[in-house]
Amino acid sequence: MNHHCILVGAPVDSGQSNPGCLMGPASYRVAGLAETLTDLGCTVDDRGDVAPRAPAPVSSRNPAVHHLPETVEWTKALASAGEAAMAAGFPIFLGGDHSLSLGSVAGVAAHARQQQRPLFVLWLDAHSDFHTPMTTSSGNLHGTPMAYIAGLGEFEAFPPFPDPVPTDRICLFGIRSVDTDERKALHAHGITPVDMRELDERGFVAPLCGFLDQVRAANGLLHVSLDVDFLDPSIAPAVGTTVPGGATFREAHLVMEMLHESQLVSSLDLVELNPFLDERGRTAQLMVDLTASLMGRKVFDRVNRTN
Ligand code: 5AB
Ligand code: MN
Ligand code: MN
Ligand code: MN
Repeated sequence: MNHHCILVGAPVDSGQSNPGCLMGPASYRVAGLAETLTDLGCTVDDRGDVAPRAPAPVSSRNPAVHHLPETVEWTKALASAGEAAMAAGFPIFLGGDHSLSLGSVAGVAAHARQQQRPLFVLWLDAHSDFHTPMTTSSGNLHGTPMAYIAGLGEFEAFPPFPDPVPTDRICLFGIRSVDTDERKALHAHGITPVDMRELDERGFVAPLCGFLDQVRAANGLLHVSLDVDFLDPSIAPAVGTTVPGGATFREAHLVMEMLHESQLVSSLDLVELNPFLDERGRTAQLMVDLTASLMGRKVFDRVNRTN
């Protein structure tokens, strides 16, 4: 795992309707993300916030879709920032709503293609984000990045995804809210999310290890996208789309600790933090602490366990 962290600020909030996500990057900086990483022995290059170009006038065939032009420009800008950051170290994309992953993962995928390494995606989220701009009824494009990454459906004015990630390299983890059209598309493409019901029954370790084994066997790159609503709302209130029954404090840290031990993660999104909804910065702080666990913070040095 590369310990040269590149912070890429992505103050995107065009992908949903609740203003506030644009304050996310500032909130992570105030919560001391860079200092925390430095204390862990990482080097940190904070590249500031990405600035998209002025939007071109494009419209969607689905009248519900809003802010398409802005989201398209964010996607292009973040794809190029992401590709450049991958070449330099370990990118951490500071969101911003989840539509930023349309761009961050496109940049990561372009780098993976150039390196001839297969890309795997771990999606830590309450939602499957498997709509296309044609199927979304909310019109919120933060519900679409997973379908874009998988190369599915019609994405109108967006650039074609560089190298779509085959569905067997995608793990949707922590899922507990899926719309009817998403469910149909997931079935049609043979994706079975690791939902909260499965995690209740089997625990977090076995399903995550199974996926990590696949990444290791393929010598893959692994992109992790951490949506705040993966976490239970009782510990992470600062998100517009809370869903009860999420990961607990320890379950979330365990996931990050296991990811650290695997040494397989090559890029990370921190998405959907809405600081306006936070309680004295606790959600921002938790996201920083989870990132610290991913980068190796531990209370006690134990023998490396990967299985
Ligand atoms: B998030 C919903 N499926 O399409 C929709 O927070 C929610 O990035 C999407 O996971 C949630 O609006 C998107 C109802
Ligand atoms: Mn999401
Ligand atoms: Mn979500
Ligand atoms: Mn959300």
